[in-house]
Amino acid sequence: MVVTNFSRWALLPLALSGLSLGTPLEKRVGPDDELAQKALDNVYKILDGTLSDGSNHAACTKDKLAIRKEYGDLTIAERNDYVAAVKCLRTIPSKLSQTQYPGAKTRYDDFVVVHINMTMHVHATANFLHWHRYYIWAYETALRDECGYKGWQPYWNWGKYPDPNDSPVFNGDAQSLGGNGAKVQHAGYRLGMASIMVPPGNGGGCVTTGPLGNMTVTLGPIAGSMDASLKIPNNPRTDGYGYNPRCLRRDVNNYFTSQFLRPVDIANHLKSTSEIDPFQTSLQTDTAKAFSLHTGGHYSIWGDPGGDFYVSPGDPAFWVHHGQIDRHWWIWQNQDPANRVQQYKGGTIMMQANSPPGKIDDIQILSVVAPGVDGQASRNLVSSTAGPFCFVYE
Ligand SMILES: *[C@@H]1O[C@H](CO)[C@@H](O)[C@H](O)[C@H]1NC(C)=O
Ligand SMILES: *[C@@H]1O[C@H](CO)[C@@H](O)[C@H](O)[C@H]1NC(C)=O
Ligand SMILES: [Cu+2]
Repeated sequence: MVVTNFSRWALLPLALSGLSLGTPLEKRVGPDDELAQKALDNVYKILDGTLSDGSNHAACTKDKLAIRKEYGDLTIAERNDYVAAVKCLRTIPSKLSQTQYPGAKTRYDDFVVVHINMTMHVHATANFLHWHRYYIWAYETALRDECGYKGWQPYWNWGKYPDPNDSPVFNGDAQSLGGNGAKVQHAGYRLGMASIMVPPGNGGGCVTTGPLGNMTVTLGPIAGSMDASLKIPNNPRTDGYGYNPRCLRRDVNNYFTSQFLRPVDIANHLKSTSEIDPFQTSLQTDTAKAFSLHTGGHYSIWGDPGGDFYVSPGDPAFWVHHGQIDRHWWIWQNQDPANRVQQYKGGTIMMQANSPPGKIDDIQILSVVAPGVDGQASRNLVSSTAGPFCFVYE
């Protein structure tokens, strides 16, 4: 890990001098890298038994360890495999009732339905971080078990690319997750509690490039954030589960990566607190002056359904963004595993201050997308090397 990074950074001057040696060279280095390295070192100590995070690691040994990597650090062949598996999941028939969920045509859509259904319980609650960890792991498992994928779920490190349009995730090449949407006239968006108007970027239209170009989205919208003049069709059902075929839209922009998602912003957030409550709250909450990392990643992609709070997993870029959210939590946890991994705080229903507090024995559910038996106690989902998990982030 250290050696790999060192050699990449050592090549930076060559990249700056105009020599093209491949995409990773454009990555921004930053103070977050050291924190990530410390987390990785600590997790290896946990696996070696010289450090404890309070979980039982008997089932996770080094030979079974999954290594999740940044999208730009995957080889071309690995990116091809990942994209092929995502496309495959979009061809396997749904396991859901077609009367209850007529918009769910494929196994990919099953994941979207589960997220819609759980939205109010898994955002701004005690469950946010570990439910999404479970959800991402289920997706990774589906890609492997149902589509023969041999790799692991990659993440998109927002801070590494000054403009995500230039990143291997969104550059629109054959190994990307599709490019930006076509440039169309559209309005900015006033996001949630922030009083700031997010300006439109250079997209907003349908994604036509890359392996996911001209992809069809069927579920939602439910809480769309794109301009009404774009005439995105309403879902035939009020619950958003109806069949509503339309193009995938994006407005991939650098509004957030230029000021709220820089390496220094990521590192500052990681260092801001040692308590889970303020950590997860500030991760998700926008202020009048600044957008949170969670919001920033989502609206760096934006579009439909990417900018829809409920339906956002309908854009396959969701998984690399939330992979980075999970990694961010993992880096924070593993600065001090003994004191941070088991921390658990918050309510169970979003925007209901009096909702029952989450308990470490609560069961998190994934319905038809759960690998094996559905339901895991929260306590099994807090360590990346315990419970059903056995992975690290490099
Ligand atoms: C929807 O959520 C309920 C609990 O809130 C759960 O029982 C059900 O299995 C979920 N259905 C799907 C399709 O996720
Ligand atoms: C998407 O459709 C447009 C218009 O038909 C076409 O020019 C483009 O090549 C298609 N893109 C992909 C990735 O198939
Ligand atoms: Cu979510």
